Amino acid sequence: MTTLLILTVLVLVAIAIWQMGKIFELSQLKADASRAQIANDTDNKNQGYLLFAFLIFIYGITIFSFAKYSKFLLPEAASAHGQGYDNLMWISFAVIFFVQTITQALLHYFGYKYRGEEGKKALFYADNDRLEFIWTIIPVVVLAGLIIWGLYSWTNIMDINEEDDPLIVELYAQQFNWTARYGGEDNVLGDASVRLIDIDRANVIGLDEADPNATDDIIVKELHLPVGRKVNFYMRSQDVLHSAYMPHFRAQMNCVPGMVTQFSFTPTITTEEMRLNPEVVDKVKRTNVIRAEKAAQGEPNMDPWEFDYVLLCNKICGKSHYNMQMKIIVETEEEYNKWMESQKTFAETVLPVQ
Ligand SMILES: [Cu+2]
Repeated sequence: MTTLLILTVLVLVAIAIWQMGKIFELSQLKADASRAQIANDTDNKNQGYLLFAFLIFIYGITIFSFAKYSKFLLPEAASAHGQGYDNLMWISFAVIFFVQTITQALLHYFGYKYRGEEGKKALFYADNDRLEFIWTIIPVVVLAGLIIWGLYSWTNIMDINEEDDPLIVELYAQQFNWTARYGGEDNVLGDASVRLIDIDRANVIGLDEADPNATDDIIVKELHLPVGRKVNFYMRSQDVLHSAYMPHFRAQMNCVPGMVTQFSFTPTITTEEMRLNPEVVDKVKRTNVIRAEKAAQGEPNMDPWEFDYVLLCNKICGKSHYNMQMKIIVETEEEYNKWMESQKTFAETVLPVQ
């Protein structure tokens, strides 16, 4: 990396010196020398061919990037709204690439076709109403379509309501970890405030002990969700801006100190099922090859990796932001109930006043 930086600096310095030389040369112009600075037909033709070379380069690099890096895209969406979200993204991609391919070809071709030639004069052409109408109306229709569709998807995704008996979960962010809280037996979250945090008594996220709804709340460090049931998330932050990002569910919401933000989705694919997804299998295989190599070189923590859904922080919130994550397990209703029964309630974990 340092070598690369030094090389870049050297190249830039060389360019600077060269440019300064040119400025000096220009300032010394004589009548015949200035003639040599004007492009002739051969120069213009060469520049035209270079345009075509550049066109091939940008097409090539686009195809190359798609072929080589598509494997880093997320696998199939694991939430009910995720499919629509992905469709919107892929259609936008398709429209952008289609237009880009055509306009770049035209741009470079015309650059070549209308290159300067000895004795050729540019045509003065004021305007053409019909052409202007066409190139205005097409983008307007396409963009309006994408935007309206986007707004429609957004409104659907952000319509957070209590219909269909959602599971109520709080995601609590702090530098640099996540805590989740379930409403417990009554599925209602008890009141909470950072001012009520009492570390000595293990009231780590500040539940209000006077609120009866808080007694049966369940606080966990690993998020379990039953497949097919809608989950309403309520996010809080203790300290700075964080962002609850659950990429596989196409979900993200900021966690803002002093307020409660919301998101809702229905998980549709269990962790077990997702582990069998061909893209996930491939990714796990690739990762474990790298891990095995590193382990062979003696690097620590390079045990084989197994796929799990994750909750990540997607706001740069401090020095350990990169590792602020929580495991999410999507499982069947029975497995979820069984796990839930083994958890302790807030009343059982909070310590009595000394
Ligand atoms: Cu964070």
